[in-house]
Amino acid sequence: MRDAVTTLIRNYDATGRYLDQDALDSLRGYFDTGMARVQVATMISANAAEIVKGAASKLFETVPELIRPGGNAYTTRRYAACLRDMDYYLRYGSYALVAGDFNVLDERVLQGLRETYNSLGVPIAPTVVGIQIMKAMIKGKAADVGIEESSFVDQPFDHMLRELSEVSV
Ligand SMILES: CCC1=C(C)/C(=C/C2=NC(=C\c3[nH]c(/C=C4\NC(=O)[C@H](C)[C@H]4CC)c(C)c3CCC(=O)O)/C(CCC(=O)O)=C2C)NC1=O
Repeated sequence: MRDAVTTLIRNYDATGRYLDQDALDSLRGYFDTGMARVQVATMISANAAEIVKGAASKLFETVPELIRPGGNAYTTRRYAACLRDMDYYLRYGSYALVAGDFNVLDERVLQGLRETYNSLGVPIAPTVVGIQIMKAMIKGKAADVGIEESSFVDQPFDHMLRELSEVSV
């Protein structure tokens, strides 16, 4: 598992270079948003259950077929699996937010996920909608506590969205 600092050092070490101005600039960007990243992650921890439940209700309002007979989230077991997956995306998203790096998402969440979903018939498009709703909720809550510039919140969630929506070859 890597973070913004270890990834950078790893790249420089691979070619035996000292850190240069580009390296320092990229680290400055990370450290400048450091406290805000931790603040948002703390806010996510304190509101995780509410965020997952709220985003799931909104998703099921938007795509009601999911919880009707024949829908993938129909039956208590599958409904619970769906909410649990949303909770995974939120929790790992909060780790990646603090790490400033997607590696934890790639290693722990995204590897093999599309194949698993496809083999179980879990629809990807509404999963993408669910993650988008959570992202919007987090940005809204960040703005409530005065964090207006929250593009660093988009990054890990957009990465999951991109990787999930990627067209299979
Ligand atoms: C930490 C990394 C990690 C992830 C991401 C993960 C996902 C994951 N979701 C699964 C199932 C599932 N995922 C869903 C999710 C949904 N169905 C819908 O209609 C909605 C669109 C969506 C919720 C937003 C459902 C319903 C199942 C159960 C499918 C089934 O067994 O038929 C499964 C199959 C095994 C199981 O049921 O536990 C995995 C591995 N597991 C992991 O360890």
